[in-house]
Amino acid sequence: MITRNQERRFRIDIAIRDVMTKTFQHFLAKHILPADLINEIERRRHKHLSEEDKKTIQSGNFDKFDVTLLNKLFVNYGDIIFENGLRIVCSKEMPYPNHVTVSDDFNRLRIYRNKRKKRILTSINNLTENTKQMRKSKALLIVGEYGVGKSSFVNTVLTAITGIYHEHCQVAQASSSKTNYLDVKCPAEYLKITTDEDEKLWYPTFVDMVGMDKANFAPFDIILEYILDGKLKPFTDLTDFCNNIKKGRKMVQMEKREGPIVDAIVFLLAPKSEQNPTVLMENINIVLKRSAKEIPIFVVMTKMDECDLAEEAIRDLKRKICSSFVINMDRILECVNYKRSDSQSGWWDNDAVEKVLNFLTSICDPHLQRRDLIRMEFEKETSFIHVDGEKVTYF
Ligand SMILES: Nc1nc2c(ncn2[C@@H]2O[C@H](COP(=O)(O)OP(=O)(O)OP(=O)(O)O)[C@@H](O)[C@H]2O)c(=O)[nH]1
Ligand SMILES: [Mg+2]
Repeated sequence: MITRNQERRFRIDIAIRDVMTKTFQHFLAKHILPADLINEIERRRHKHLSEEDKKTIQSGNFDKFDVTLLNKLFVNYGDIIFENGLRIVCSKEMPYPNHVTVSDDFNRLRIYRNKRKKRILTSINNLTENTKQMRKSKALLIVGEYGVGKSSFVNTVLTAITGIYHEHCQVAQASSSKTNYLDVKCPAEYLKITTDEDEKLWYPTFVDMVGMDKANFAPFDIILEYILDGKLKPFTDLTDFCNNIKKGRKMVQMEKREGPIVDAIVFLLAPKSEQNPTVLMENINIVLKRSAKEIPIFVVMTKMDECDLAEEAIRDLKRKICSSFVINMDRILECVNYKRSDSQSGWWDNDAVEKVLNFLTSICDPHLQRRDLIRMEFEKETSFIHVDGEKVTYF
């Protein structure tokens, strides 16, 4: 859950960035003509600038310069921008509170941003390290009641990995249910990788499915069993599947593997005071037990921005989850999913990105593996009767 303080910090962050962009654009416009800037940069052979930067500078439109480009210009070309030949000092040390020049503010913002960026980079590297060791893309099944934010969570994780928001999985509008087929997102697809060489090819595969219905779990446990065994193809129509199962129909021939075998289950719930996820958790346990599988389970508490539970109630709920799935607290992630509007407004919660990536890294721990247990075959049950004190087998 984002605390009030974090939220304030993010807003200030965005506000500072926006204000600084405007201030520096204004500064630039006041101190140098676009043509002079272009000439000088060309004279110095575009040192420190990318192709994209050069194009933006050549447009001569200072309003298009973003904060990163402005920073580069002030730090590297400050002596031509300011008449007195000043450069903005670019230091690695955070300025003291009594340092109040424009240069100091710029440095504060830059150091703060770089620190956070570095942490995210470390998280991505840890994930890559874990997945590289497996040489296999782990398939993560996203399960939970309908509308808890399963598809949004897949989009959130993919945004954290790629840095760009796309609606990879379709998100439901308002209260209507959306996902009705087996939606499989593999790394080659979401990272647009074409060569087998790429180490990122072993990033996880996400399997999004139709939402579970607490009132009628029966068809879902059958679907779940099929999916866990990789017996359903991507794009299988799960609503149709449910309807047929509800009518008591048996599926015709389905022994072959057609989809990814699930390596870990990610159970989602959106905690609210009137909800109780116990039934769903018990049902998942029943399915796993019945089919003799031990599959690592992780839990995501979504929509924490709408959660009305007090801190103590959240802790109680976590304890309940841990005892039901027999897992540790560190397997539970609290999260607020990204929405399309977040990426448009520039709202970017870097701490949440880091948390999501670390959570994913722990799911992708190469030592954590699914186990299909072997059950010995036994003869059919026999019953005994006693005749004159002797045990006689009765068939
Ligand atoms: N406030 C808030 N809304 C969210 C969050 N995550 C998802 N939503 C909204 O909840 C609704 C359902 O989201 P989905 O991602 O489609 O949920 P789902 O579990 O995939 O739904 P089904 O596929 O129908 O089972 C959408 O309107 C989302 O925008 C969140 O963290 N906070
Ligand atoms: Mg969905």
